[in-house]
Amino acid sequence: MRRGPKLTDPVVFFTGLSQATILSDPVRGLRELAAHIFFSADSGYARKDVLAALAYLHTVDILGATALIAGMGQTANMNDSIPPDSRIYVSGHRGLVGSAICRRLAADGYQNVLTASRDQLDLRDQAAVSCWFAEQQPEYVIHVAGKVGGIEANRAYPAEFLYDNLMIHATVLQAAWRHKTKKLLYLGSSCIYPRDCPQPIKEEYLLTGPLEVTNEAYAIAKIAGLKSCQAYRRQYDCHFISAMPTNLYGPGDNFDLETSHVLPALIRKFHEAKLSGSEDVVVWGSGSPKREFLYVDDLANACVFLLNQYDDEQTINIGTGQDVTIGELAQQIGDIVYPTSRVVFDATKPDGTPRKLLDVGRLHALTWRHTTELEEGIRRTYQWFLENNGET
Ligand code: GFB
Repeated sequence: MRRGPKLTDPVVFFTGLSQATILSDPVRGLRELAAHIFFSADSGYARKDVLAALAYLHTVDILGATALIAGMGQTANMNDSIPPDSRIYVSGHRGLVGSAICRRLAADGYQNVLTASRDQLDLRDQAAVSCWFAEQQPEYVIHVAGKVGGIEANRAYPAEFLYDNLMIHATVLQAAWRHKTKKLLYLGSSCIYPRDCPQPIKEEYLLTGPLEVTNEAYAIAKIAGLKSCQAYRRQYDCHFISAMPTNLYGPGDNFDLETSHVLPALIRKFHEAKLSGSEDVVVWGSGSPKREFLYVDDLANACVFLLNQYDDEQTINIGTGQDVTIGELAQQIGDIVYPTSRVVFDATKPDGTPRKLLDVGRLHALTWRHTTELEEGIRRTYQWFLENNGET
């Protein structure tokens, strides 16, 4: 059954996997092929070649191949979607998420990506934002700008998290509507779901219970942004969509120990312990909360995918569907960065939400899946940290 190397050629081309890998792990071949098809319309391979590759994978009895083949009419034809010369504004392009999205768009051949630094444009200022939109006329907007931070930053600066984010979302959405942006993608955060909602978290659990107190201000502002997208859709019939990413990490992250999220903080802590020769690495809280982590380049793929393929009022979760305890995460980072170290938990620090695992069934049904597993993502992030000294 597992013959026909010619038919694997398109899979090799699209995914960069070796033929041997595809033959020994066709599920992986299929998944990575599906992810790449969405971004490779002009790669020179005809749709029939892709279909042949999928058909081949189907013959080795891969779950889901049939659905993919059925969906090929939409998925292989990227040229019906956003043209490569479109003017696409990425707000927050210097941050973890914005920079990954710019990388993705450039790799996909989009030549007119618009950005504005904080010095050039204060996104809290409606007049300035409206002016900028009037001048630049973005046709598409991927809105990821906002004030973000880990559990300690959220505790220390709730007023700033609320004000800055409320204003930024309001000005950008209003300007996008006024200047007739064709489509806008808004990114929320998994912390906007109720603290104690059932796991994994389905999109419809939004606003069904109280929020986690450590990030209430941020969550309220993010919910306002999401609800604004829905309101503009309803009242003005514009194509504003929203997506809800889980906890993100990767190159370009914030490694500041006071304001960062847990994953970059632990990379820095283990690294500095290794340099100083100290055995103990302090991990905040009990180590028992569970978190789901998505590598930021996967998130960027999902964003471009959704901008092309999705147009619904309902928000959509973006994650891996897998989570780990903070203790397990610390162990995994320690094994990579400083294997002989010892973890010490600091119970005076808050745990925050006990668990927030997203239900990614709707995204998977659209055939999108992450490709970077946690261990590989940590290794790449640590490498970036070493090369950049943790500076963005
Ligand atoms: O990533 P993190 O700051 O944010 O913390 P949240 C996750 C968990 O890791 C908490 C623990 O239980 C922290 O106590 N932790 C252990 C640490 N050691 C450390 C450390 O050195 N630094 C940090 N930062 N945490 C944020 C929200 O919640 O999630 C934001 O506050 C946002 O609003 C973001 O939504 C995605 O996952 O708890």
